[in-house]
Amino acid sequence: MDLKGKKVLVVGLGKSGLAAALFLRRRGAHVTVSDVRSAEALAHEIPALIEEGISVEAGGHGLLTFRRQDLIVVSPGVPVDTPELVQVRSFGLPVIGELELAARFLKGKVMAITGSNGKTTTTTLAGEILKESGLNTLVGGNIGVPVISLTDESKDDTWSVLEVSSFQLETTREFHPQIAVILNITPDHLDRHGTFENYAMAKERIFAEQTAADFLVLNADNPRTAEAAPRAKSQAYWFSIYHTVPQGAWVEHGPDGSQVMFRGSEDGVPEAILPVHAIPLKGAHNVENVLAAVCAARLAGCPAAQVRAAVEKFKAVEHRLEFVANFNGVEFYNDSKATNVDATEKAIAAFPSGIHLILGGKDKNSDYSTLAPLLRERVKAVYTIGSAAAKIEQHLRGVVPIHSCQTLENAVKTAAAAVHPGDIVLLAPACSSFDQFENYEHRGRVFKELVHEAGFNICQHA
Ligand code: UMA
Repeated sequence: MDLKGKKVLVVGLGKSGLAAALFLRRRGAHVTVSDVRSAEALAHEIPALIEEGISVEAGGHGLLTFRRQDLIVVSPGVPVDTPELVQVRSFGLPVIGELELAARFLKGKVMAITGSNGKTTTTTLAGEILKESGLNTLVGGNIGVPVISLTDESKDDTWSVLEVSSFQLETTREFHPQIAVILNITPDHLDRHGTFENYAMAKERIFAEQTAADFLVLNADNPRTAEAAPRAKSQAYWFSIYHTVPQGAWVEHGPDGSQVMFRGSEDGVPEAILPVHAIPLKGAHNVENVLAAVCAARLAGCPAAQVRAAVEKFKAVEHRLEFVANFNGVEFYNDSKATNVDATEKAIAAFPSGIHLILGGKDKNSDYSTLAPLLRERVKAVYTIGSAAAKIEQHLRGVVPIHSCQTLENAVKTAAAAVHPGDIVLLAPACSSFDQFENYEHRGRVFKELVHEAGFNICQHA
């Protein structure tokens, strides 16, 4: 792709837009960046861009700016039905995402991991396994490192392990991972994609360009994921925590405990990779993530011994069911990344009982009533925060006691005043964070600070 002298517009000036704009400029393109945020809000970014010779349109998207381009590169958070994009697409102007731009320059092979939940843990773990096996490995994508920023580092023998979201996949064309993984597809981002099926079809784009030489790793236990197999041209591999699969990874339950197994082909010999109890992560959903990473890594050629070693020393990723503290027998967990109902269900399912659950934030058109059975079984009380609070309270009325707390600070204090030794305080909010925080990482960090303050009080009053 020759960018020299081309007029390129980058839409959105977050992490992806910034990295894409600088990349394009370095390759000789005439770059403009357009963002809905005001010039004041972008005061930190604008001077550096101007210095690089990049023009900036702040405070909104102008149709004229969009029309004057040869190529438009959109950030993942910019909806594809943004009116200016719809217009220029109708004139035949190419509109691609940052992932697609990066895919055209990335050297080596790609392992891409998508799913509604578990992406970051699986991507991080797969990256660790590949590194443990001595492979030249880069890790990036939705995990927080724009793929475009990996391109210069990538070499012909590099494996890029990429977390990819439905937002990024929606605008791909030639993106072609040699190994693609779909962990699960459950309702999320319905505010952006409109319907569950649109969302699922965006995820399926992960294998759209794969050929018979490539591998597709699918969750045999998740109906919408398994259903995708016949549409792929690549070789399907499976993972399951419940039953043996023809080829892929599964959990075998025997009299001596449960083992993670792998079989490389339908007539291959099953290999025992490691006992389930050696997985240092909480929750059945994390066993699924390990199975997916094991399968993908074995397909990338990682030896079983290195796979086992990397899994055994793996630590929970920050904000994913992350253990924060234990104060007088009360454990606090930060699962700020549980930004949809399914992720929250998985977090609750990781603890048998005694849970004080903090729910709320910005609603994504979700149905919270599906949480009711698990709440009855395991949750002592719910503490609501953020703009989704009223909807959550309405969906869960009468199920368990609900404390309307508005803020995270209030929720942690209220929960900390109600706990008994053996209880769990869990932030797994089932919502995005953007109503009260910069992002889920910010929410998680604030939670951890609040927990340490509350812990001081718990210890004093014990
Ligand atoms: N903007 C516009 N016009 C719009 C919408 C947004 O100009 O119509 C501007 C905003 O004002 C802002 C910029 O676009 O300045 C933000 O762009 P962005 O939302 O694409 O954010 P980035 O900082 O580039 O981060 C993106 C991903 N964000 C989203 O998909 C929303 C990050 O994933 C990712 O880590 C990063 O690229 C690097 O690849 C975050 C995320 O929440 C973690 N992802 C979703 C999820 O995991 O559920 C998909």
